[in-house]
Amino acid sequence: MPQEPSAPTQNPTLLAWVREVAAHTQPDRIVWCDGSQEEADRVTAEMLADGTLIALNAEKNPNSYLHRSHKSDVARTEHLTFICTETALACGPTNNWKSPADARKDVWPWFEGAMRGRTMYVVPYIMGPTTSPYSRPGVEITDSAYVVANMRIMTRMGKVALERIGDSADFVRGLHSLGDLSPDRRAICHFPQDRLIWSVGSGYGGNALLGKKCHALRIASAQGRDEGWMAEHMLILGLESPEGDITYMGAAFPSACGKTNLAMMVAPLTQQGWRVWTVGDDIAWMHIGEDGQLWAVNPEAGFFGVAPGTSLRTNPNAIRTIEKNAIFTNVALADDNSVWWEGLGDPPAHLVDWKGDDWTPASTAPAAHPNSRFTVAAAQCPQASPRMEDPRGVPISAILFGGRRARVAPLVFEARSWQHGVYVGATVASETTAAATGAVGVVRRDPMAMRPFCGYNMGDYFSHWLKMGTKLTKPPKVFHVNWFRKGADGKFLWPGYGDNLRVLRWVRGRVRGEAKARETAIGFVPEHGELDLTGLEGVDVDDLLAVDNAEWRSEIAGQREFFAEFGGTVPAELSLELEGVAARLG
Ligand code: OXD
Ligand code: MN
Repeated sequence: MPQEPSAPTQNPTLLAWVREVAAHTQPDRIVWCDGSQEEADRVTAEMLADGTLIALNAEKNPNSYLHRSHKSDVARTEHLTFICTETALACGPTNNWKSPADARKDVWPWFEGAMRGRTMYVVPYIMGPTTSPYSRPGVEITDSAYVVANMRIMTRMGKVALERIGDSADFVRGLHSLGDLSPDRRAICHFPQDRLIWSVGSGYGGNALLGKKCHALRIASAQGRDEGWMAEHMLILGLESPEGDITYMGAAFPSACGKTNLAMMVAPLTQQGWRVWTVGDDIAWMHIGEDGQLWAVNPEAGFFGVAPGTSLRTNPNAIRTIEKNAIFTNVALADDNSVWWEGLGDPPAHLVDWKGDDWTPASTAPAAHPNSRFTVAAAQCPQASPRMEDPRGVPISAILFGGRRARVAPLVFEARSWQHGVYVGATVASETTAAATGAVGVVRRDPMAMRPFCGYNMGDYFSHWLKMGTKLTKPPKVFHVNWFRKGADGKFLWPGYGDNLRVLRWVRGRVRGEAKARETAIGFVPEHGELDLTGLEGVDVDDLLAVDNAEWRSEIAGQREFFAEFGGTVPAELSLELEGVAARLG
């Protein structure tokens, strides 16, 4: 056992847990993180010395670093992610279940002695604006310095969090060890009833930065159910009109489907006077305000964004955000020590790829891993909303659900009511992406984009959504969008990116009772001429907004099958909405 350093807290629950973990994992030393600059400099220097980080070009990427992960540890591993409730029913069919007893038997031994020869960092953090009553603290214990550096960017970390926790036992405990990085001894276990997380065998962001998916979504979704709020996989943005009013919206899209791009969008030239303010790009915690509206805070303090495809054309704000103080993971390295990834622009004649091998434009494999990432402070975003730190959050007038669908889903449609909107969210389907291991491009149901992130039975989660609606006197309007629809020639029908602003404008118009819509079997689509298409050539808006009854009838059959998987936990209201659409389709 290492000598216990004088801990910067007297919190008995925290001290007892740290002692228990240290006794089991046997680190060489324990470091309590305070979040100071000296600490960050020291941890960075250690990672530069042991090769965990590579310093980037000081002029092109000041104070920025490249990290190359283990080659088998590049994405979330959903098949190794478990919800450890007492019963399988509480976990539900969309999650992997492990009983707490089995987790103790199978996974706890992998932590035994796992930190021998390593430093154990104790990382207190807050999810949400520091002074917000809607924020929640946690403590992550980890043996990865890379995790410490990322948590420092992604959360409010260190002294400030320890102060917030004080002597309370009310904080989420997350234990993380790299273990031996073997996929055979990798598991990410969540114990929602104990507000506890165990993650072993992976250093990848979503598996290892426990404040993000594990706490702010899986544990928080269960906490929100118990306490009457919601933890959602949503970006939050504010759309400012030329008149200066701002409409706040939340949007839930599956991983790597453009939440960061939409949250940071820049208006195209033809849409002068409109602008988007970024409040968050991945997670929203939403509560019911005294005014009966839904309010949202972004629990995160940074962005952990997908690099490939990010460019001055697709997301100029992201490019400006990552100009300095960024950590890049699994991107390619240029000869001048700057970074490159597919979609950034023309590749240089030579690169070192994400695996550390030489790469030229003639190489067939991508230079950057398709799920390579940047980690950067949200405050560096040129369009960061001044309300990002507002302890109350922002009032949400519209919720957008969306997926990546080559066919079926039109560019945009509006749900008929909150209840119908919950059904629309519950039946979202999307083609899988590189953000998780497994096949890419397979259509799967991803309710509310939360399938990999809901900490309890999704049937009960749908009921929670319905219940929240009954408490809202002014519920947000609900929409479904699909930027990825393709024509018969296999080409995208919609330019996407900045032009998505045109759709957001129609959404704002609907919220304000100004824009016109046409009713279809699945909901309301923009009336002809209601989408501002100025300056867009060759866009077949009729094809984009078409609702093909035959396609939708087979979609409905798929939805029925999906609901049947829940064995009766899907609320009757949603089946009623489903049958309503089926009847309208004829
Ligand atoms: C993410 C994800 O990293 O959804 O945000 O995978
Ligand atoms: Mn995400």
